[in-house]
Amino acid sequence: MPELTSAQYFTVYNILSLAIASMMATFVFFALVRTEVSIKYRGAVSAGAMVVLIAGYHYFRIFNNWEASYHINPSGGYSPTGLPFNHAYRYIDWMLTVPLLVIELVLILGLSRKETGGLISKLGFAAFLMIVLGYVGETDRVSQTVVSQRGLWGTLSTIPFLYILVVLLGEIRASMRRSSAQVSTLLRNTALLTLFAWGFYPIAYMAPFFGLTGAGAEMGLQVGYSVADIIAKCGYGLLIHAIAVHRTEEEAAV
Ligand SMILES: *C/C=C(C)/C=C/C=C(C)/C=C/C1=C(C)CCCC1(C)C
Repeated sequence: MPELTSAQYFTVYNILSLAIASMMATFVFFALVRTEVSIKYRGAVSAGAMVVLIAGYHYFRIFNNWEASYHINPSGGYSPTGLPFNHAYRYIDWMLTVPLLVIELVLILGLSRKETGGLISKLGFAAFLMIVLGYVGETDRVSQTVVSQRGLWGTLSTIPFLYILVVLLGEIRASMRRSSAQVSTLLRNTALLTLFAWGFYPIAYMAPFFGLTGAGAEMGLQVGYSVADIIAKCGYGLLIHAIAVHRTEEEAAV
């Protein structure tokens, strides 16, 4: 772990703390409103609640790990204590939460049972590949160029990533055509938010390729992944919940 200035140490400290608060608050919200949606969409809201619960737990662990990995340096700034910072927490978290996020979305698309199952298996497998391949690359924390272990595995991970995006965006588009104007707008916003938030992860991953080293690269990764997680888990969940509420109301009205 690199030496950090106080500002760098606390930027990461505060963003991790914000992530814990966001995940917990979103969990409470989902637990309270779950029964506002019909049985048909309750699975989506439950999956959303599980995502933020799992992520909230991991952020607690990451936060404690961050605190334990550094101590204040009498001559200024923060120095590593020698206790390693566990980079696997995030990947284990994604391994569980990304398939759940996919399920969350697929369940509000209004597909048949068979289509839903097929789509979840395909995309769940692709998500697994994306994260495992990305993790192998993430263990390379020294390379500064794309021609490296980090670059190679990151590129391989991008293949299932693009596949997931193309399939998901295609399904959202098709679902928009079958939906009311209001739901269609919410679906479009979900597509935009997914593109924006999910696109953030590979960019943060590339921080070392943009010339960031040591403390700068560490901060780029921690802040980038945390901001993306808050948007991709809390923001996305709230949009999906809104779609579930609208669909419930529309289906009750006919
Ligand atoms: C809640 C967590 C989410 C939505 C995590 C999503 C993670 C990704 C989309 C990660 C993608 C990556 C690549 C496309 C290439 C480099 C390695 C990764 C794993 C950072």
